[in-house]
Amino acid sequence: GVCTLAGMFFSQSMPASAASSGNPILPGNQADPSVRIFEGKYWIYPSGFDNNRFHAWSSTDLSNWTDEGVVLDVGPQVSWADTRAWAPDMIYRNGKYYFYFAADVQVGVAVCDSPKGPCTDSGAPLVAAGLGGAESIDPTVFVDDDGQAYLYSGGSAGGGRMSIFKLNADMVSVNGNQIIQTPTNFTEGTWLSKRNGTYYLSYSNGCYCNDTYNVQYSTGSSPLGPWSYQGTILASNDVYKGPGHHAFLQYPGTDDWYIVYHRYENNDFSQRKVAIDRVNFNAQGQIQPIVMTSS
Ligand code: FUB
Repeated sequence: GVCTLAGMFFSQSMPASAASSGNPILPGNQADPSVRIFEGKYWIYPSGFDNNRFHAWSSTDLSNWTDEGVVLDVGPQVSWADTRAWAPDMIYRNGKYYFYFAADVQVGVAVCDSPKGPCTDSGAPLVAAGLGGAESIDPTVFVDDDGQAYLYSGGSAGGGRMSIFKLNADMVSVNGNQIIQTPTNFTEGTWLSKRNGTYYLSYSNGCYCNDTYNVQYSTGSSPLGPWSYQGTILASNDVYKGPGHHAFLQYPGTDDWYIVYHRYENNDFSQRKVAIDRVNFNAQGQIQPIVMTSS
């Protein structure tokens, strides 16, 4: 329902190409974006580099983004963590919004009234320290066509494991044990997309701290894997370095795909920037190398 409405809403306001959107699309040092469509708008949720406060950003055209304020302030609002507010994702289900986030290397979930909050933390980590991977970080949730929701998490430079958890219908508890299905060359920053019945698992590889960072992907016939390695799709060039943590966006009702990701310039990885570019598939369904644009 949300996607159909969004498709109608956007049919007159979608830019012809994200290449015209003007990268970077968010101001300042921002990283680890997720992107979703809610209530007729696009929403980006980056890491909480504002003193561990997560912000929501909205747009009607993928070009102009508005800071919608604080979704969750980890310090006062999360009892089990204070810092390292990283890499969130937001999912709509049954009239509520569920905000998945990493804090102090554990994964939590908060329940929200709207895409910009207010949100209330569930009160305990959903993925405890050390359980979801080498580090319990970088959550993302995929809801399959049959309604089953899956939580993907885990990572860390130097040897991450990727874990998958089935979520219960309440979206704040897991059903059964973690399933470890680490794809080839996985470091962190998972995203799961589905296209023509194939599950595309994309992830960061390398260190976010230098120009080795890149995006690779694997495919599977199930959201639980196993994964078939496909290769690198986004890597540093002469100008833009360290593209890694990312999210895919499908324009509703079409086969137009975008990637929202962070990168840096001038050898300064402490100033990561969020950008958007096009994603193209070939006739065999393979993702083609992604071109990083400036405008
Ligand atoms: O920004 C903090 C961490 O660095 C994220 O959780 C990782 O994905 C990496 O980008």
